Amino acid sequence: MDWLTTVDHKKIGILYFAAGGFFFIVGGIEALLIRLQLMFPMGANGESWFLDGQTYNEIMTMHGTTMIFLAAMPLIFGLMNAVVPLQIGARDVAFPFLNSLGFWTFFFGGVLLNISWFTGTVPDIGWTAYAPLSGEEFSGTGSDYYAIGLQIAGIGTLVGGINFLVTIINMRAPGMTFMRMPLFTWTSFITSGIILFAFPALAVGLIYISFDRLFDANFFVTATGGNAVLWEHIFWIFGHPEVYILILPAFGAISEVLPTFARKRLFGYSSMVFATALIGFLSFMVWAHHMFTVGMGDIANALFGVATMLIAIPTGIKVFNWLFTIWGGNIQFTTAMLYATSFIPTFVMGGVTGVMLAIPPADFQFHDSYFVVAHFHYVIVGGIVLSLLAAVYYWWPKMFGRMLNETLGKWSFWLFFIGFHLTFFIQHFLGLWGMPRRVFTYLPNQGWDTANFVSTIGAFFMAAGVIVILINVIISIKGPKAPADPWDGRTLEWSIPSPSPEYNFKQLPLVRGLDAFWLEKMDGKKEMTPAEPLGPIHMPSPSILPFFMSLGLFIAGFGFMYRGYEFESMFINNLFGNNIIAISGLAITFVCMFLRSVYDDHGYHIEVEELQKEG
Ligand code: HEM
Ligand SMILES: [Cu+2]
Repeated sequence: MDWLTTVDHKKIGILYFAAGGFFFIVGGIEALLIRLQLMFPMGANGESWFLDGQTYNEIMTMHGTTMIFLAAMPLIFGLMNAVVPLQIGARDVAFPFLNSLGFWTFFFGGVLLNISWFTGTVPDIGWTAYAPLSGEEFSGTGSDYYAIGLQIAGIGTLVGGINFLVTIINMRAPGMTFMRMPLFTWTSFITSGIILFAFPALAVGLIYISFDRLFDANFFVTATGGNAVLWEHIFWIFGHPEVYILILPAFGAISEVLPTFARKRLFGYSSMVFATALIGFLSFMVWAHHMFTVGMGDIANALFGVATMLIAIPTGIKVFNWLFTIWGGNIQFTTAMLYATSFIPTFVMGGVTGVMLAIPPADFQFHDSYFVVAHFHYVIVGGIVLSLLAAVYYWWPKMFGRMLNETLGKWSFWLFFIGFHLTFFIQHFLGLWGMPRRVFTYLPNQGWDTANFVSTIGAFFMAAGVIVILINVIISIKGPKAPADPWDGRTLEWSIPSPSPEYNFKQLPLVRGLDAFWLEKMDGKKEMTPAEPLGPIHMPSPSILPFFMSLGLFIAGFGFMYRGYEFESMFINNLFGNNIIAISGLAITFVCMFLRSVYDDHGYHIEVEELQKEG
């Protein structure tokens, strides 16, 4: 019950981790099924050895959609929740209630999407849902699950982003100026800004798809005057910024782990900040590089190609700053540091193939081949997942108050890292040798058999790495208790106990510069200087309303999806056909909103005596 009603950012962070971790495993199992199917070519009798084409399309679609929206996004949000308020010396996020609402809408959206496995109507349109494939003519209820599931989950992301913008602007501790904020907070800030502008585009696009499908609108239906390419534009105006939404906090985490374990301050702090802002801005200027082959014409292709290559400049600045940070440092190769250092060359490889893809005439060759699959997994797995794992090993003690085992950590690292390159490096060549993306089988003896076999073996190495991580997590429950500052850290989160008390800081800290905690340690102090006398702390009350608001949307989602559906039972037909389900679902949400507005909830206080008792 506690978990359903919590508005504490640390607990919400753990909820995001649990749900995102669960979906990561679901998406990972889907990836293994994809790789198993592609391990062998088509048999002599023309039969696929494992999956049929339809099932393959469903698994591939759900793999991509799950990994992006239900695994990577929530894991990033989990990290932001766990770390940002502590790093800026705040007691919580600006809107704790909204924070909980964001989590539950994401969660119910994800559940809705995955219920499609049980109704047998799984989305089969790729994670990009291109029109007209996603329209009524060519796809079934699965596309409704896609559009409505992502719509609900997207609300969660949008409110979460707004919440973090306000938190970082308003809740910083005394002395924590913008240019003293740790890099992870900076990247979370800019990511939240990108969310603010990118997610509405997705929301609008999904509404168009839903209207086309459920209410016979004509946004993307060419026959009645719609425009199918319009969807591609809308999708990528959201979709390209989306990849930066994911990668920027990953950059931020790397920028915290490297200085800590190289025992040097981050090289080029201000250039890192400006490079992040520049990437955030440019991320909106390049969407059409996904559409070079659509027929936009040479001028548009050239402009979008050049704009894309520009992003390599701020990104290069970051890479060199990371290298100079560890240069000459006193490096400690903890598990977190292994992941962080291995991230640099891996991510650079993904960046280099990105610049190759940005050359329009070259992209005519690479497009829709395995070269693209290799490219984006180098960025997504080699970039985002490696740095998320670095971040998990780094901040785990702060989140859970227990240490992860370093030996198991190193095993998991090598299994995952070797497995990753084994899986995806060879896919560059598969692409150059002509293997198309999104095919469920291929003829033997085209020179692709061995490479596909190798790629699948690599995927199983990665799976083994993930299993070792899970074992590590399970045994850490009984593992050694974490000290407040296990890594001799530089930023504020390490100045308070692990796990931190519900109010985070008994007294708000006074920040005197960048790497605030490190500065105090250099002055021979063990704690931050407080910026306020000890006083009662105001806390928000827990609430079940966010859970029910999201549940209402979830029910309404089914109501809309099945309003035109023919059920066996007349009773159910009537419920859905007359919009009773849809209206009841929305009613639940609105009643909760009403309750929230009319009941004044002033929260409660933790009194000074209590704070003193806790020491
Ligand atoms: C961890 C091991 C992973 C393996 C072995 C793997 C494997 C694959 C394969 C083989 C495909 C191509 C399917 C096809 O084109 O027919 C694919 C597609 C895709 N993967 Fe992964 N993947 C992994 C992790 C991830 C992660 C972590 C993400 C994102 C966070 C991700 C995002 C995607 C996306 C967006 C697609 C495109 C789906 C589509 O074409 O609609 N993958 N994956
Ligand atoms: Cu892009």
